[in-house]
Amino acid sequence: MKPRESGQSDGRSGTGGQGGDLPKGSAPERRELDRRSFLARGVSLATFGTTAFLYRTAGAADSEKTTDPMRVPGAPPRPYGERSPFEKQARKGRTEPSSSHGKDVTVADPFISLTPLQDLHGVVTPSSLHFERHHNGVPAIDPARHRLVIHGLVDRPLIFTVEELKRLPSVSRLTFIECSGNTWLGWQDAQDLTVQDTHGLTSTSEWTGVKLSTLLDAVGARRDATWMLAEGSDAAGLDRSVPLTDEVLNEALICYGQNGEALRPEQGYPLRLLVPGFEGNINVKWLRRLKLGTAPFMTRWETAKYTDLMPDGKAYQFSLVMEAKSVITAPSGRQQIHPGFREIRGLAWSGRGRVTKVEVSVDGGRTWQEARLQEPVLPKCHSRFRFPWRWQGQEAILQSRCHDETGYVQPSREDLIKVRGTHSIYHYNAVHSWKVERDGKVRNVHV
Ligand SMILES: Nc1nc2c(c(=O)[nH]1)N[C@H]1C(S)=C(S)[C@@H](COP(=O)(O)O)O[C@H]1N2
Ligand SMILES: [Mo]
Repeated sequence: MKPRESGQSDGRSGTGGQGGDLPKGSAPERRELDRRSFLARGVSLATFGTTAFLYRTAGAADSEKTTDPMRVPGAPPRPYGERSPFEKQARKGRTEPSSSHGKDVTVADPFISLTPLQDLHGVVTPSSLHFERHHNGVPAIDPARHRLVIHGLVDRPLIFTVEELKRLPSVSRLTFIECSGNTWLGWQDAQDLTVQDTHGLTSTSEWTGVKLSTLLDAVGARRDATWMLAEGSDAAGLDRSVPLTDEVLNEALICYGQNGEALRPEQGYPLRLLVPGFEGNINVKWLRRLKLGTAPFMTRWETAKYTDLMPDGKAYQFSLVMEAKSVITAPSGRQQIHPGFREIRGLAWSGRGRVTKVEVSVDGGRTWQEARLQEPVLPKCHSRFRFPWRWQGQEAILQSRCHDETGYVQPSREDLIKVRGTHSIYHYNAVHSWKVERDGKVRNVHV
């Protein structure tokens, strides 16, 4: 048998870091250096906190390791996971493209962040990428001091701690939350934007909590209680009236869980109201109070805001359900594609129930073909659709059209505007169009 070359045997000796044949500045040595310089910098970095510290070292070690991950031991386990440092998808604020000099401006809006729909797989939105909409920032709430009060038309007004709510029978369900302002730019002329900019105010989580009806039984809700005020304990003091229909009583939750762990602060920690299928604004975060009554409470959030101005100058109020909608997420705005096979992918959803069919057009709506729906296809939840496509360098206009179980079909932009005019901000759900240019650039257009 031929003796093994010394380099090979030493290099794989497995003790990590001491291999004499490793070139100077190799991964283990550099890691050791990093660690030492890091300890030295530790004091001045202290203000950045422990998480930043862990993340930086882990990131540096991981990227070195991948130069040959088989030659050095991998990183040890971490108490709370982080994604690979190579993954950069992120939420972002609003973008206003400046057509004149081609430069984008990300608007300094501290109250909004958009989900990168173009980067996601399946139907669940990672909690870290769930869109955010808050009207006066994210409050810092100590769950041990937080209370939920239920009063009004009830036999026994009660105050619950978060721990008390967690002891009650729990329910989990996957459902989307969509801000009714999502795709507000659809009412205006088309701008050169990504799907994150146009549709990023919708996300899906698995939500866990106690059924609203369980709590209403506990307080002895009166028969004539037909509306409920829900109030948040943030600096906006957002409050909304919720009709106590059978559907709401069957489905609404007081949530404390999101994707298997506690709600994120941005999503309402420690408690939020969830009314599946209803506009985002109804899903009151940082929930502190429910009051039962016989009529809507007419808060500023449902009078001055969250109403839909019609062409005749009158406004719809309490247009609470999010109608069926869909969008192609790949290929989508500002992406660059190349000739050959690629799967068209997207998301479809309806606040009225299950998505039953999604059609795709590659010719601006002249012809439609049925897309494949990918399991799970759940009511009031994002559903993923897929459609095989071969691009051969021709101009194309890609569209998707959602059907839901009530028989409703997502309208064309023209049909939506015929009824609604263009004075609205909220509840735009028309078929969306992406134009593929001959050079493979994808642009947001109206057809
Ligand atoms: N207390 C409180 N609840 C709130 C809001 C708020 O500003 N304060 N924003 C609402 C709006 S407009 C939307 S669209 C959703 C957004 O939920 P998310 O930030 O978890 O995505 O929360 C709703 N609940
Ligand atoms: Mo919203």
